[in-house]
Amino acid sequence: MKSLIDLRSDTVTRPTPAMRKAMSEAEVGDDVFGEDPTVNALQERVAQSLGKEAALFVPSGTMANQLAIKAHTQPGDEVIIEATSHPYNFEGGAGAVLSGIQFYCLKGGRGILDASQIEETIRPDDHHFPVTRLVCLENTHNRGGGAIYPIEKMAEIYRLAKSKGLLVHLDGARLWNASVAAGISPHEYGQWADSVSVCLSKGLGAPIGSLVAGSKIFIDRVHRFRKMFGGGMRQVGIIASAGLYALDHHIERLKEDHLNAKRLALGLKEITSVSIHPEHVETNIVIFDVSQTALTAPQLSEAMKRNSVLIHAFGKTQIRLVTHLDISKEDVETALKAFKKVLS
Ligand code: TLP
Repeated sequence: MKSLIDLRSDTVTRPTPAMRKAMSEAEVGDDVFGEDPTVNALQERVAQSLGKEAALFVPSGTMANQLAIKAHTQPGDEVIIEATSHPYNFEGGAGAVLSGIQFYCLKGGRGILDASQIEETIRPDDHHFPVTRLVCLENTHNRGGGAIYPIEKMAEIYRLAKSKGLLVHLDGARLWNASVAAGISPHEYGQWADSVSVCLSKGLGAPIGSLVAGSKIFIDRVHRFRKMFGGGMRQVGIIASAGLYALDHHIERLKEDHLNAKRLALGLKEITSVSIHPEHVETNIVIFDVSQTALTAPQLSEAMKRNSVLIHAFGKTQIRLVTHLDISKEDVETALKAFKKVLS
């Protein structure tokens, strides 16, 4: 049987044999009591790497973001966020349900906002208005095609937030991709946010797990809400060890994923009906438009599936491809051949 080339997401990776070995040997304890040594080691390591006092291990990136929003806000508060961001679009409306907040959405170029846009949105101190409490940023930006937040923009937004008494949360599900591609450490990015969420189960290739990091007081609140949301886990060192393994072995190699994403974009550019900007591909995500081709995005996705390549259709006209640990240079070449066959 021909093996599938799965470009739908970097969440599809399977743990490598070495990662599975690390998992099988993990020391464990009851993490709800704070007694899992492997989880504690992971939390300390991630907190330190982000320049934060503490971090908490949680099942998913969605839970990490939503716990941060919950811990930072009161019901009725307003959260400023980019209109195509993950917490606003792809977390099931959780901000409204779990925290009772409302989002104020701003449109950014490839997901990136300017401080001036945010400044205009901050509510005056008037009882007619909701209280503006939090700004959420996303680096890299998923729907922005893996765009890297320029660190100067993050710094400017953070300084504005501090001058107005606001908090900043960074959805850093793919922060290591940004870090490797821009040559900027997670610590440097971390200084421009009060809290940061990171995912081990995307480019880093762990099977499960995200963390949220911030001050000790903030993480204490997050811990309470994690219990409330049912996210307390027990002998979870088994999966935390996969995260530790990934931090040791899978960060530098993200460069290969970025190179493969660029190769995909440059190859697709050769298909004249495809609208793509290879220069926009900065990390492991490639988004392109097929409205000038004979197929809709879902039709293209079906046709590619028949050629053993899985891709993700966004609406009628956009396709997203994501490179990862299980995608080789040869897979990229095979996928490009299939695209050329299907689209010409
Ligand atoms: N993104 C997934 C899907 O949910 C769309 C993907 O395939 O890209 N923040 C960002 C920026 C994300 O891209 C994701 C996952 C999350 C948060 C949520 O992480 P999980 O899936 O662990 O809840």
